[in-house]
Amino acid sequence: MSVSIFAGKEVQDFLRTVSNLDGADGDARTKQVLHRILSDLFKAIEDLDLTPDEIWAGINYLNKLGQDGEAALLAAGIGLEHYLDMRLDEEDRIAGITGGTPRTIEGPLYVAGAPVSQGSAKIDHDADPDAGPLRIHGVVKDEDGQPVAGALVECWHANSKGFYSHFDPTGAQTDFNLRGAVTTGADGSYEFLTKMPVGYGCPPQGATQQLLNRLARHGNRPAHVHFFVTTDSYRKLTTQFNIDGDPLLWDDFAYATRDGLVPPVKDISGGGKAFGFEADAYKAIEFNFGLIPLEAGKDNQLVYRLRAAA
Ligand code: MBD
Ligand code: FE
Repeated sequence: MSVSIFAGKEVQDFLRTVSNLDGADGDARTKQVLHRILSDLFKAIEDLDLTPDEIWAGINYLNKLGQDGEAALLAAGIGLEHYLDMRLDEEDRIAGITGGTPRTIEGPLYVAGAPVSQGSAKIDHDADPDAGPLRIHGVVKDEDGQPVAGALVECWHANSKGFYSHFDPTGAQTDFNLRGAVTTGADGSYEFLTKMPVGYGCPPQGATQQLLNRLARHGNRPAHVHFFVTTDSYRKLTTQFNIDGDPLLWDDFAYATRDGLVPPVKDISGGGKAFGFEADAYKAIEFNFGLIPLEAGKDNQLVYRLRAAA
C-alpha cells in the first residue's frame, strides 16, 4: 500500500536528527551529504513504494558487495566513475581548458609501487604463451607539442586471460607483472615492452555481475592499457587506450572508451628480438600523451582514492 509521509514534519525532523544536522559537533560535510542522500533514499522508498523485502535485499546486496571487495568495480559498472570524468571535462570546458590527451577512468585495479626505469621497461615478467609481443611507445608532450622531460609514465594492463597481477583469481601472476613505470628523458619518449592484453570480465559470481545480470548487461571491457602520467609542472593525466579491433571497443561495461583513445595497432614483421621479444614479428602501438599545465601552480583535478600497493 502506497503511503505518503515523506514531506511531513515527523519524517523531515527525523532526517535532521539522524544526520545530527542541528548539532554543533561532527563533520559538517558528512552531515550535509548523509542528510541529502538519506533524504533522497527515503523519498525514493516512498515514490517507488519499495517493500521491506526489497530494502533488505538491497542491504544484503551491500554486504555481498563488501565481502567481494567490489564497491569500486560496481562504481565503474554503474557509470559512476565515468560520470566523474564527465564532470571534470565540463569543469575544463567552462574554464576554457582544451587540448591534451582525453582523460578516462582509472578503474579499480591499479597497484602502486611498480619499479621505475629510465625511458623503457620490459614489463611482461611472467610467461603467457597465449599473448603475443607488444611494443607501446610514444612521447609525452606539453601544450605546444614540445617533449616533456622527467615525466613518470605508469602503465598497467591485463594478461591473455583478462586478469591483472595482484587481483588475479588464479594467483598465477607475480607482483608487478604487466605493470611498470618509466621516466622520460630530454626527448620525452617512453616505451613499454609487453604482451597484448585481453579484455577484462567481472567475476561471474560477484556482486557487480549479479546486478548486471538483472539489468541484462554484460560485465566486460574491451582490451585496454591504463596510464598515469605524472610531472611537477602539469596536471596528472589518468587515461587508457583501447586495442583497436576488439569487438567490445564501443561496448565497454565501464564506459571508458573515447575518441582519441583508440590508436592504430601496427603489425611489425621484423626486429622483435632486438626488443627482447621471443619472435621477430610483434605488434606496435604508438601513443603520445598531451599534458595540461597546472593552474596557478596547482593540479585542480588531482584525485585521491585508496589504492592497492605492493
Ligand atoms: C578493469 O580492468 C577496469 O579497467 C575497470 C575500469 C573495471 C574493471 C576492470
Ligand atoms: Fe583495466
